[in-house]
Amino acid sequence: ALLHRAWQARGSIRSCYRLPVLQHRSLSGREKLLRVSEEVQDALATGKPVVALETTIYTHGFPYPENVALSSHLESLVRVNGGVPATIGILNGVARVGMQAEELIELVSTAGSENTWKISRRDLGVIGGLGLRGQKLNGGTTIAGTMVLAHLAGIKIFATGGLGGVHRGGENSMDISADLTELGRTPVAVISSGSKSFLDIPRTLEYLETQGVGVGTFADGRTGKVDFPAFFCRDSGVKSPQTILDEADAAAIVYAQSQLPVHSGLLFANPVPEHSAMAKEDIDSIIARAVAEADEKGIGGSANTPYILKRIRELSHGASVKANEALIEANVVCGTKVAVELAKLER
Ligand code: PSU
Ligand code: MN
Repeated sequence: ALLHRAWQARGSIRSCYRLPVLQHRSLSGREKLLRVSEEVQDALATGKPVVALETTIYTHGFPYPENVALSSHLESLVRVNGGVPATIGILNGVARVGMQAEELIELVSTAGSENTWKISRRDLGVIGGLGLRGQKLNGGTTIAGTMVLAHLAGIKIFATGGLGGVHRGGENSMDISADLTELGRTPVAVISSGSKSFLDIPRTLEYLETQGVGVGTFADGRTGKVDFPAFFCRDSGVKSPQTILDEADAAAIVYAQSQLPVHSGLLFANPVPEHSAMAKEDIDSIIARAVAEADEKGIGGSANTPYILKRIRELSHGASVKANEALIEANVVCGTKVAVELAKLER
C-alpha cells in the first residue's frame, strides 16, 4: 500500500509540475521535505480551482488566538466560493501544501514561539535541512516562501493581505522584501491589498517593473487609472501601472502569461473594502511613530516588518486588525473567483 501511494504521488507530481527527468530519482528526498495534501493533489490533477494561502500572517502578523479563527475562516471562504484551499507552511521541518484542520491549528497556535520561524525563500533549505538532522521547527511562510512552495505543487493563484516592498530608506539600507524578487522569478499570481505605507510605494512599484512583474489594480466599477492601494487605505497617491476590470480579466492575464510562457509572477491589487478602510491621517501618524521606533531600536532585517505590524496593532488599539481581517477576506474571495475563472480557461 505504501509503495502504491508513493507511486501515485510520484505520478501526479510529475504530471502537474513537469519535472525534468533528471530530478526524478531525487523524488524520495523531496517527499521527505515537501508534502502536498491528498485533497490538493487531487484538485490539481482534476483541474479544480486551488488557492494558496500563506502562514506568516498567522505566525508573525495576527495575534493568537484570533489567528487560529482567521486561518480556518479563510479556508472556508475559499470553499464556499468553489475553490480548494491550500494553506502553506512548515510543520516539524516539513513543508506542507494543504493541511488538515488539526495541523493548521498546531502551526498557527505556535505563533510567537522561538521555534516558529518566519520563512522566506532563503530559509526553505535551512529549515528543511535542520529537520532532516532531527530539529523539528515550524515556520510561517511569507509571500516569497509561499510562492516557491505553491509553484512546486503546481498552484498558480495565491491570495493574501499585504505585500512586502522596498522599505523607506531602502535606497541606503537595501531592505527590499524578497517578495518582490520572488514575483520576478516565480509564475504565481498574488492577490493582495498592496503595500502598507511604512514601505516606499513608488520605489516598490519601480522595483516590480524592473523585476518584470505585471501589476494591476481592480477598478471596482471606477473608470480610468486608479491608485495602487496602500493596504489600510484605498489610495496611495501612486497610480497603478494597470487597471483590471474583474476576476475574469485577471484570470485571462494569468492564462496568457502561462501559455506564452512568461515565467515571472503577477500582482493583482484589491483595494480594502470601502467600509473597512481607515482614515489616512490616523494610520499615517501611527505608521510614522512605528517606523521611528523601529529605527531608534535598530530593528532591521526580517524582524522589521513583524515589529512594525505589531506596533501598528497596538497603537491603533485593534482598529487595524479589523481592517486587516476585512481586506484579507475580500482578497481570498477575489482570489478564489480568479482561480475559478482560470480553471474554466484551462479546461
Ligand atoms: N505586510 C503586511 N502584512 C504581513 C506581511 C507584510 O502588511 O503579514 C508579511 C507577509 O508574509 C510578507 C512578509 O510576505 O511579511 C514580508 O516580510 P519582509 O518585509 O521581511 O520581506
Ligand atoms: Mn526585509
